[in-house]
Amino acid sequence: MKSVFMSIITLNIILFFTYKSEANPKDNANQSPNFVLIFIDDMGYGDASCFGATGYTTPNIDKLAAGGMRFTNFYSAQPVCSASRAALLTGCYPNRIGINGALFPNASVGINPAETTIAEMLKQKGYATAIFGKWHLGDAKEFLPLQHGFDEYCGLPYSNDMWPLDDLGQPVKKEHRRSSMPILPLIEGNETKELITDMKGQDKLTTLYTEKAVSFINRNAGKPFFLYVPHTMGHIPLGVSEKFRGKSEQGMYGDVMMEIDWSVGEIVKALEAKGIAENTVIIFTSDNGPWLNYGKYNLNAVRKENWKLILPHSWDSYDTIPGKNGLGSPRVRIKTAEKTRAELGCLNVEIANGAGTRETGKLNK
Ligand SMILES: [Ca+2]
Repeated sequence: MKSVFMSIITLNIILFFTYKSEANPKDNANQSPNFVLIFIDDMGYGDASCFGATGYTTPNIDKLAAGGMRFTNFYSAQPVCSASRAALLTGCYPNRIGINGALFPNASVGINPAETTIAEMLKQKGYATAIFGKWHLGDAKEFLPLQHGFDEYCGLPYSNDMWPLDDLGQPVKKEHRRSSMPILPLIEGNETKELITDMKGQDKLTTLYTEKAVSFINRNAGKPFFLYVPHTMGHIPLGVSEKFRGKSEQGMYGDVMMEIDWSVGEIVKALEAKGIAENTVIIFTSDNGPWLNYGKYNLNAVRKENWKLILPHSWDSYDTIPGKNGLGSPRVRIKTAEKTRAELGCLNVEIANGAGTRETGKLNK
């Protein structure tokens, strides 16, 4: 039932935006374009003010929407964290590369090393690459971002509710399904930088990823780069810094959205300050849509009228295809995967023979 419920809320927001900077007209216009991909976790269609949110505003996201292109009929390749990220980064249906649903801590599988990610493709063209945020394509070292085309990584290897605490940060009972999960690791490079043991650790993540992103832009402004910022928020449990706590009229979720909007603004400001905004494509989107069953955390930020918009589109395109594991899996009509390939097509990068035909990568033990 859960998968069906999540499948009916797959409508995402996607905003393409190429920024025109007034400053430094002699910037890197002759250089290959930079790409900044901002990927929000479980954000709903109506959670930016330009798409109807109330009780808080998202001026920086709204500015992207006003100055760029809005794609309002876009569907995730599979409405769940790992699978949607597999499609986003490889341009393949997640089913074809064996990534279905969400991977859990200490997973024995992950993205197949023989598949090609966006980061690996762009490195062929001399791009610097980084990911600051949630990976979720396997937490064993061989599946982590540095082994899949990224020069730098800091973030969680999977979802922030995969810890032995509840959604408010309290220890769960022994019989709870999370009780055997490990403490959340915050990974830098290939190593655990620190353990996140409470909500204070989660509160700092949006600002931490933003600071890392700005630093990466400042250090790589002189060459083409691909910056991937898949925020941990607003996946449950919700964490927000003191800068935004209590600032919205929509509870924690509104506060979280305000901090994400601030993060977008900081990234744009860094690009402008370096005079490279004109040559940077910013893509802002969400992985699968909101968890409406978390009412007091999410529902108040999602306008009820959006249900009317979302339901017909998603049901209309809901069908199944046989996966490599022999099971049918939900798919939707407009695909994350095709978007990825279209974007990369203009760069004339090579896609390896047989891409998208492999099974899940297996852990070598
Ligand atoms: Ca998600």
